[in-house]
Amino acid sequence: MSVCFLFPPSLATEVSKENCSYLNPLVNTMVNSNYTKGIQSANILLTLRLVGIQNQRLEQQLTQQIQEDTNRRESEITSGELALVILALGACKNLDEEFIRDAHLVSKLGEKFKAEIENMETHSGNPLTNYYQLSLALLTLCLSDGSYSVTNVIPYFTPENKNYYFGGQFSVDTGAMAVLALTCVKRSIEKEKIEADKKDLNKTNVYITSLVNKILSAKHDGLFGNIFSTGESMQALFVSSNYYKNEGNCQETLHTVLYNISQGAFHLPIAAAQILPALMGKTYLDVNKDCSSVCSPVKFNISTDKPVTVTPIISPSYISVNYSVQINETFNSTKVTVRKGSVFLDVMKAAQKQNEAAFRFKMEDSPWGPYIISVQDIRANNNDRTYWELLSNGQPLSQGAGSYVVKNGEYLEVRWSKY
Ligand code: CBY
Repeated sequence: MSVCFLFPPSLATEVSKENCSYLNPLVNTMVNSNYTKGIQSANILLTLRLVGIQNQRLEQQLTQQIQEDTNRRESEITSGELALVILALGACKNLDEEFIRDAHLVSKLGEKFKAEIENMETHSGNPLTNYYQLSLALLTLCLSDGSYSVTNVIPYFTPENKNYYFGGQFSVDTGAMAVLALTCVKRSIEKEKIEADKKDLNKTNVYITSLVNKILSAKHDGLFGNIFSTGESMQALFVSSNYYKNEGNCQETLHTVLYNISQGAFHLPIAAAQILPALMGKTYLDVNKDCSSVCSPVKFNISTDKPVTVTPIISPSYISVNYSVQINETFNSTKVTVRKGSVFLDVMKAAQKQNEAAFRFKMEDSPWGPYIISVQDIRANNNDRTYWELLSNGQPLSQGAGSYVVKNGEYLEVRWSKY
C-alpha cells in the first residue's frame, strides 16, 4: 500500500513532533470557532474525537448543543445530519452512547433512510437529500448495527446511479462517502455480522472497485476532485487499498494539501474537520475503536486565543464587478461596487439593494456557510434537482457565497440550474 499518511501507523511512535505543527492551523480552526448550531458541529466533534484531540470543555459544550438540537429539531433533521450526530456522539467509546440508546437514534436513522428511498421511488429516483447523505446514513447504520437489508439497499449504490453525478460530473465527495459505506457493509458481510448472499458481496465489491476508479480518475495535481473532497477521498482509498495497486505519488497529495493548509484554504471549521482524519491516518470506519493520537494532547499547540486580525488603517479601496441572474434565456445584469476583499454574498446584497425586484434572494445556513435557496422567489428543489449555481466568468465556483472573495472586473453570476 502506498503511504499517504502524514503519520504512517507503523511509525506512529517515532514520528517527530514537528509534523504535528503542520496541522495546528486545522486544529485551531476547529477549536476556536463559535459553535451555535448544534447539529452542524457534529462533524467537528467527530473529528476531534477520532484524531484524539482531548479538550474536555469543548467536547462537553459540543455534545450538549448537539443533544439539545437533536431533541428540538427531531422531525426536520435530515438523514445525513442524524448520521453525523450518531457517529460523533458514539465515537471512540465514550459515555454519550447512552443518549444514542435512550433517544433511539439508530432506529430513527433507519426510518430516515427508508424515507430517502421511498422518495426516490415516488420522485423519479431523487432522494429527499442526496447520495452523500444516504451514504453517511448507510455507513452509520452499518457501524452501529442498525437494521437494513443488504439485498434491498446495495442496488441503489450502483455507480451508474445518477445521484453520484452533478451536471454530468462525478461528485468525488459523494463517491468517497459511498466507498466508506460500502466497505463497512462488505466487512460486515465477510464477518457474517449481517445477512446477505454471495451475489450481494460480489456486487458490493464491483461497486467499490468502480467508485474507487472514478475517484482515482478525478485526480489532478495530487487532489482528488478538488481540495475540499480530497480528505474524504483519501479515507476511501485507505480502506480500499487492495483495490488499487501502486497508485503513485501520495507525496504529491500530501504536499499539495499541506501547502493549502498554509494558505488558509481550510478556514471553515467544517473544511478542517473533513481533511484532518485522513492526514492522521484515520477513517470514519475507525469510530468504534479506542482513539488516540500521536499529536495529542501536548504536541498540538492548541491556542485558545482568537487569531489576530489586522485591520488596515488606510481607508478601504473599492472594486467593481459585474453581476447577473440568469433564468433560462433571461438575464438581469448590473454593475456593483464593493469593498476590496468582499465575498460573493456581499455582491448579491449590494445588487439586491439596487434593484429588489431583479436581485432579491434568500439564503439558509449550512455547515459550509450561507446556501442560496431562492432568487426572485424561485426556489431550489431536490425533487426536481434544481438549484442556484454560482459562477465566475462562466465557470462554476468551488466555494460558497460566503467564502468566495471577488476580484475587480469579474463577471459573477447566479444561474437557475439542474444538477
Ligand atoms: N452534506 C451535504 O449534504 C452536502 C453534500 C455535498 C456533496 C458537499 C458539496 C460535499 C461535502 N463534503 O459536504 C454537496 N455539495 C451537495 C449534495 C450539493 C447539492 C445540494 C442539494 C442536495 N441535493 O442536497 C447541490 C445543489 C448540487 C450543491 N451541492 C450545490 C452547491 C453550490 C451552492 C450554491 C448555492 N446555491 O449557494 C456550490 C457553491 C457550487 C456552485 N458553483 O454553485 C457548492 N455546492 C459547493 C462549492 C460545494 C463545496 C463547498 C466548498 C466550500 N469551501 O465552500 C462542497 C464541499 C459541497 C458542500 N458543495 Co455543494 C463540494 C466540493 O467542492 N468538494 C451533509 C450534511 C449533513 O451537511
